Amino acid sequence: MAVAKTKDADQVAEERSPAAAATQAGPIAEFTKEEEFQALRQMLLIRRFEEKAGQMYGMGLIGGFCHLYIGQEAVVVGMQMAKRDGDQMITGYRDHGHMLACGMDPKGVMAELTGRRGGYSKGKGGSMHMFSREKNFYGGHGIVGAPVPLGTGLAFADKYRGNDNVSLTFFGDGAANQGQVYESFNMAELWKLPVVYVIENNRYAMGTAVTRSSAQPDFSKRGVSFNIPGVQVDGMDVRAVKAAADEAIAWCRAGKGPTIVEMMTYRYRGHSMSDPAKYRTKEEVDKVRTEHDPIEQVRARLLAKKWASEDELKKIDAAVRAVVNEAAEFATNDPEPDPAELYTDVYR
Ligand SMILES: Cc1ncc(C[n+]2csc(CCOP(=O)(O)OP(=O)(O)O)c2C)c(N)n1
Ligand SMILES: [Mg+2]
Repeated sequence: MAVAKTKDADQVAEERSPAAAATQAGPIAEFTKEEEFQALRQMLLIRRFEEKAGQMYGMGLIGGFCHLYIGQEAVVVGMQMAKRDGDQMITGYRDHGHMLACGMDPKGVMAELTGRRGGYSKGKGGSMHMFSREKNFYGGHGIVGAPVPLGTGLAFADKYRGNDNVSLTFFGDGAANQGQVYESFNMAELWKLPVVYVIENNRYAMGTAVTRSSAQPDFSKRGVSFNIPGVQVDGMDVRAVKAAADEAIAWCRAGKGPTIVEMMTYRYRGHSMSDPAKYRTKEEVDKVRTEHDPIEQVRARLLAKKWASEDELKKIDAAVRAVVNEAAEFATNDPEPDPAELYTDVYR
């Protein structure tokens, strides 16, 4: 029997773009003044850090792969605002923002990017391989989809130990088409594991648009056949992310099993530093930047509510830039690993 198709994939993708997501009436967490400032500082830290990393890459100070998170800041910051100590976070290679949101030291992250001793992996891991047990950040993984079974495993450990921690497992729209994702979904629901699957739908997997790679571009529905509930969220509005995260985390903590939050977001830069991003138009990027930028949204609210003046906002930006400059300075002058370290920390 033929399955009736009501809409074509392009139409669905258009309806589910960040622009459309912003007009949808999902729950929005009303932020206090303190929360608005917290979100602003965190997102600015990620934005300025990534801009600096981009510059340092251009100067030849960073080698290898480097995937910037610019544009997607509201996703990790909103999730972070809803989590509590003990909850774990794990993601793929677009990971600097997650580390900073978890409270990892910008100096240690930047020094890892430049391959220096003071980096989180002693300068031997680079952009995609950093971890912090202290901050419950479990990487940093270069293999697309890998964080999904690993994050599910973290949730299994939580359940096994009888605590009520939750695993926040981040992956992309491209990763969502992998087989290991669905094996993980099955086990997670079967065993009611406390894992929030955060699908960061930034509309592209390298140069491939969601509509060209995904038979079902509505990622919030990807758990349907496993009985895993899912919601779609305006991932450019940190308040919407926080509201969805609050619900998702409460669901997991209550022992109800896994859940999916699909974050409609957008990356402003190419896939990695070596991608000129010719597969999309400048207009498309500019439209999201000018109409939906997550940081601008907070700035505008702070000004409209008269919770901050332009001057105060400039001072916050300057303070954040100072932290990032200090990290860059450290990452430029810290020595490279001793050659004797070549065979240490290596699995043999
Ligand atoms: C198993 C595996 N296959 C392919 C790649 C190459 N690769 C790196 S990133 C990427 C695209 C993933 O896109 P998405 O999951 O949407 O994440 P985004 O880069 O948009 O954050 C691919 C195919 C890889 N690293 N690992
Ligand atoms: Mg993607």
